[in-house]
Amino acid sequence: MKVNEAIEIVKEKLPEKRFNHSLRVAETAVKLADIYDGDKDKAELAGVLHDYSKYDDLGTMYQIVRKYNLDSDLLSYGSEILHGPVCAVMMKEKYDIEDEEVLLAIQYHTTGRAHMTKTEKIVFIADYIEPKRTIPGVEEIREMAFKPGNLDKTIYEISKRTVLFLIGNDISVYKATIDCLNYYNFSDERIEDD
Ligand code: DGI
Ligand code: FE
Ligand code: FE
Repeated sequence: MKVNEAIEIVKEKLPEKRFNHSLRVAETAVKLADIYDGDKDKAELAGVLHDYSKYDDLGTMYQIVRKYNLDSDLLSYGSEILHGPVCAVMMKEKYDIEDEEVLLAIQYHTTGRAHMTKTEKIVFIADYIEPKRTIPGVEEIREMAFKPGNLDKTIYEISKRTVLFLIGNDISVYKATIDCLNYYNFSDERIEDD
């Protein structure tokens, strides 16, 4: 799928504010791809599409989880956790996107996971730091993200803040979120790295 087609389908599907957020995430993703030698086209396409399923009906999302044998733990969560995995399925099944890196970046854009590909990392960060995000402390994360060499460190900082926020609000933490936090915790000793 070409990026212009992606923009059209997202524009038709999402409310204007969310559509504009999607474009800002795509722009930010391209900037990060430039800094970190990523694939700009993949980063842009995944950025445009990542929130396509954000406001889908929850019952329909659960049906998709069952039909496509997605992780059954997803059935214990709401649309915040479901919209990424459901969007990845829609893009593959309905719009014939086959690029695995683009699909993974969409699937894991909310939670992250261990062993992310570069495009996944870029979209995960771009979603958090796009220019209109007003999350407390986002300025610090933005500065970190735009300094070369900080890709994995930025992932860890975002994961940490997200998990602290979730715990502080008694919200259940999905396992991929925890895996991401632990995997990118570079104060840990590790056997394998990438
Ligand atoms: O869709 P966006 O608003 O652009 O951003 P997003 O897809 O990163 O979603 C952010 C929300 O997802 C935010 O409110 C925190 C929530 N979230 C992230 N990780 C987890 C989570 N919610 C739950 N319940 N569990 C998680 O592990
Ligand atoms: Fe999202
Ligand atoms: Fe988003």
